[in-house]
Amino acid sequence: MAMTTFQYLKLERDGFVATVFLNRPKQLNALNLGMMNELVATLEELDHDDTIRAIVLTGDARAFAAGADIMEMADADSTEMLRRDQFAKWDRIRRIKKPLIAAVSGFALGGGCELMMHCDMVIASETAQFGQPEIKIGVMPGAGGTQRLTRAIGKVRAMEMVLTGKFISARQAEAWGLVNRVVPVECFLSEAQKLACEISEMSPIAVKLAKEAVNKNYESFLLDGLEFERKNFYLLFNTEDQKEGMKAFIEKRKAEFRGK
Ligand code: CO8
Repeated sequence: MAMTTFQYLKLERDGFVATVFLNRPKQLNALNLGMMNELVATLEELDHDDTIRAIVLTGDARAFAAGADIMEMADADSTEMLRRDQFAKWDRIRRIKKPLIAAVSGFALGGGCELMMHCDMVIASETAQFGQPEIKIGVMPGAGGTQRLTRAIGKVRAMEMVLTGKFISARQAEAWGLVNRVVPVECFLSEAQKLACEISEMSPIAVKLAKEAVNKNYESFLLDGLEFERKNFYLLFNTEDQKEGMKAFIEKRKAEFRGK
């Protein structure tokens, strides 16, 4: 087993399986620009590495990831968000050809829940909580939340989650088909690694083409929706409500929205 440490990630290699750990524990693994750059580069490198056949993506027991980094976005306007277009690179995760398994414990919120939904399978701990709480900070999901969540759990459930920002439990997520299964917190990672190991014993060529074929079904009509969602997300950065919502989060108080 070999471990490599980056600024915001750790990477473990064990046989054919690589495990990538999101590693900003004090910020509940909030996805800042630096972490996303490292993540995309690492996943692409593993995708091209013939010694690796399956990838597990995880955080720690307290959080998979509590969303995109709110501090980084709070002051940006729409033009700035469009100029940065930092979320476009999330598409490169969608294009990873090897199986990607999320091992989720604790918070998987906002961009964290969206990152999880970029993965092909999800093993959750009993303590996992899922949500798209962007509405509470005056914005909306921007990296597939409105699209992938709707496909996974259906319109009325996705609508309630996206419009209220309420979290759902691991058991609820399992019942609604958002995760493959729920296991005790002590074994969420080992269970995901076991699944990765099982898949890595299959023909890697067959696995790659089978994943591609499932995604052909899953992704039909998805891409237009993703683009539409991202534009609406950027648009909201010209509202006073976005400034108030994110400022309120930073100041640890309830936001007061005025529809401006
Ligand atoms: N960004 C930045 N910092 C964060 C984030 C975040 N998303 N989440 C938590 N933190 C920080 C907190 O500020 C806090 O820092 P400090 O200790 O310095 O005050 C630390 O992590 C611990 O958090 P809390 O003290 O709040 O811990 P609690 O246990 O009280 O609460 C919660 C945990 C409920 C998870 C709470 O932290 C929370 O509500 N976090 C924000 C969740 C959220 O709104 N996520 C959505 C963010 S927006 C987003 O993801 C948009 C995605 C767009 C994707 C791309 C579009 C194109």
